[in-house]
Amino acid sequence: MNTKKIKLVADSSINLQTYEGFDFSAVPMKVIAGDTEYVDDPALDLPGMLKGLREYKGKSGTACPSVGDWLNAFGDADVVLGVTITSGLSGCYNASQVATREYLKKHPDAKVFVLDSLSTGPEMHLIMDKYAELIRQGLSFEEIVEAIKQYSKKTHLIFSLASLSNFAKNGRISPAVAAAVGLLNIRIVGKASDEGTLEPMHKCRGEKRAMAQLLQSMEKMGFRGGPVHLCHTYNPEMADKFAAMLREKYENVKLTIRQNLGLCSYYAEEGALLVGFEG
Ligand code: X90
Repeated sequence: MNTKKIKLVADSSINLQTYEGFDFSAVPMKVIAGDTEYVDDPALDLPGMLKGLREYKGKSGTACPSVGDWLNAFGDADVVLGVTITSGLSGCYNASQVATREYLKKHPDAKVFVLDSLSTGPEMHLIMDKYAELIRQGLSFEEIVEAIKQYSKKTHLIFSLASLSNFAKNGRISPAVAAAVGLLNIRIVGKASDEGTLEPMHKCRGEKRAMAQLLQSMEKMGFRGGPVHLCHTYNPEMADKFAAMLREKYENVKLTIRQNLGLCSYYAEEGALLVGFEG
């Protein structure tokens, strides 16, 4: 498999623009506010987008990549391995599957597998790490597909959000649930459910309580010190504090901290912290 041309793909909700050591594409999502389209690619001015959204009074929304966008990302690879944001909240996975069928018609000898993460952001990053590890181990395409399906059963996403208003505005959560969160200093701690939807678990007053709840939830879900990816929306302080909490209890924990890019920043909103981990 290592002699073939391998392409790794994900949509931009993975919050990565490159993946070291591999030919990788993040297919951009879009955030749309009236006539303005913010493309979630490396050219996006993220502070400018958030400022524009704050000032924009009309309805905003998002759009997932088209079948053509996916086909462009597949390029002319012999083997394509990918992961998308949850099919429970986005048409992204569906578009990737239509693209897969079209690609295989044109390239009958190619092999393509795109996984529905039933999640997003840092959990997708863990899946990408696992693809990289399995490729380096020299496994066959079929072995990789089997292993990644198994692996994705033990990865999880939990998060602390300060607002759910863009989720509610786009019909991706009920308005009643959203209303309870907009209150001053209230954080929602939730997880990606087994169906790939947003499942609120706790309402917490303040970040400190939210972080304690995040750690407790992680442990309940089986966390024992495995790799962690943290993604925040303009809240590096919270990410650093949470990283310190993890390191205090799990000395050798391997963790990364990065900024949410366009799509995750739009939905997770300012102040958010997303945590991808192994259970
Ligand atoms: O337009 C589209 O197709 C994109 C829709 C994406 C909706 C979900 C975005 C989630 C971003 C927010 C916090 C974590 C919630 C995870 C629930 C699975 C991240």
